Amino acid sequence: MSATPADVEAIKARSKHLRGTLKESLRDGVTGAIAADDTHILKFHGSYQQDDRDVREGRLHSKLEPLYSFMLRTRLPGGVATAQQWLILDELARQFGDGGLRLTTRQAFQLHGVVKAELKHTMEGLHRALLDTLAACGDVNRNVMSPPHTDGPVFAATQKLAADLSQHLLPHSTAYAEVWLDDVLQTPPAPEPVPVEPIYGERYLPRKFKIAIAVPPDNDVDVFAHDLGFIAVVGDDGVVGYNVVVGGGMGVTHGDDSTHARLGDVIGFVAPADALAVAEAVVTTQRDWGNRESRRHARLKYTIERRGLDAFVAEVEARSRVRFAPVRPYVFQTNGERFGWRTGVDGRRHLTVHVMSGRLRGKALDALRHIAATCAVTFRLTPNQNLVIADVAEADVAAIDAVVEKAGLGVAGASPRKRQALACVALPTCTLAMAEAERVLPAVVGSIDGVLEKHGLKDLELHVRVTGCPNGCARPYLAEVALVGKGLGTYNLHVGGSRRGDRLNEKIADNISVDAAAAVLDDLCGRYRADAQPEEGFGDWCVRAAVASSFVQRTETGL
Ligand code: SRM
Ligand code: SF4
Repeated sequence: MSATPADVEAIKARSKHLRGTLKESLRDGVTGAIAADDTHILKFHGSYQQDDRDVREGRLHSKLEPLYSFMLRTRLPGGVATAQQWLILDELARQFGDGGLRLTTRQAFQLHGVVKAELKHTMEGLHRALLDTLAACGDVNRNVMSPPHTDGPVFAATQKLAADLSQHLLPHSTAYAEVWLDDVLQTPPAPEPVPVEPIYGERYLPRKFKIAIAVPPDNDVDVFAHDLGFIAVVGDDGVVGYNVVVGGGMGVTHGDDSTHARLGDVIGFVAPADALAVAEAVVTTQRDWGNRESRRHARLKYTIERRGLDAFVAEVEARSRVRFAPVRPYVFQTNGERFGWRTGVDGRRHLTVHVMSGRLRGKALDALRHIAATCAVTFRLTPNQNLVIADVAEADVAAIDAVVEKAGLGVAGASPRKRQALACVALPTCTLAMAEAERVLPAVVGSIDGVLEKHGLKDLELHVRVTGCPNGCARPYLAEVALVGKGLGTYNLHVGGSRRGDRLNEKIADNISVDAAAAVLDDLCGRYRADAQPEEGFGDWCVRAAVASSFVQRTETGL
């Protein structure tokens, strides 16, 4: 039986600040699993217990326990990693994981398939790479996103803010060092502060919490999908401040109309120096006001709806001692990816490559290892599951081009749908998956490509996102076309998001197969072809043609 919200609150409270009985669980050689309570605490350490769902039933018949393994997720503010870190991650994935790396929709790395006996070695390896997984999951602030395609002072400022936010909002408990790093730390962790968790308190947050920083015109981080967002306002000398967004979120439960996706509200402008204080005030207000009785309704979006936006903003102003100035103008043009080479303001070269669903294995992983080992580069993971090979010297451009093309990481030949498509992990590792996502994405994109070609629309850019359940890990409710898993082989079809990430799409068909979804899109694309205005996107046309009864759009841009 799964834990109730009260159970989870009690487990957190008695965990001795995230220690639980993790050490004992790791020592228990009888099972590949950890104690049930510890599965909740392990998330705060950036790891999930999973089992291979492809073989679950067979093992049950053979009276074997599920094939347990662990997923590890790094904390990687803004998705930036050095070549040295890449090499160590690659090595850990091959030695302890399933041989591959996954780039997530929040600019982090995931390793899958790590067995319990190797969990600690993997954490130690990450530490060697100056990486950690602390707070990558759990009821705390998660990995902070920041745009990978900016440069110079703007990149420096937003990347620093992402790192500062991540650091400032980390749990203060030293449990992570004690559980995972006790064998490798030269000096024991510094004594814990009193109180141990000045920001989070004994029970941490009611639910996960997510922050993103956007730099217009790009909204690749999907800033309106976040509990807290910062939209950079850029002047002649760099970032002059941030418009603050609160209360976005994607998660929905099928059949429960009291749950819904929500676009964040833009509540005002703050100076860069005030961003941390505002973030802390938003977090502590959510800590104190958030719903601890229903995890389905515990995210900040519901807190704001329950208490009212004005009251929430007033509380944040009071706690932070920062007064919001009026929202400054901003305009987003795309939430998609920008592929290929570009030259930064400092003359350095950056190449964005395509990684289908963020999954790297085989020759693609080999190619990136080769680049990391032989060229002086850095890596930036993108919010759309792709990768920037950054800071490349001109002398290495041709060699990198050749390696990338050979490994199938280029976009030549990929349809515009394939380049921009996202899919969450889903089966076989995700415990919550109801349908395939990553594994079905090529087929979904293939059938949509077929439909568009039939209507003479083969060059149309169309943002397609697929998830294995309604939790929304690939931010499907912002896509022009989304398939949201309902059951094995069936999906809800949503249409009408924009390509700017500023509008929620709507469900137009329930529980249908990929083929049936393609048939619905066939009809819509025929109408779009006949009726669309020049440059009008498919999602925008869906709104004008009233394909669904209503669409929620973020319209105020401060202009
Ligand atoms: Fe997610 C739960 C994978 C981004 C909303 N998500 C999960 C779990 C951990 C399943 C579980 O709880 O057992 C999935 C692990 C699957 C696996 O095998 O790896 C999972 N989520 C992912 C990743 C890896 C998807 C991907 O393909 O990249 C993303 C990891 C991001 C990271 O690095 O931190 C991921 N998840 C998201 C996003 C997108 C985002 O944050 O920009 C969302 C929607 C935004 C939001 O939070 O509102 C998202 N994941 C959820 C939810 C629903 C939360 C809610 O408010 O209802 C769950 C379920 C839950 O929390 O109960 C969930
Ligand atoms: Fe799993 Fe659902 Fe998230 Fe996909 S959307 S990774 S199926 S929780």
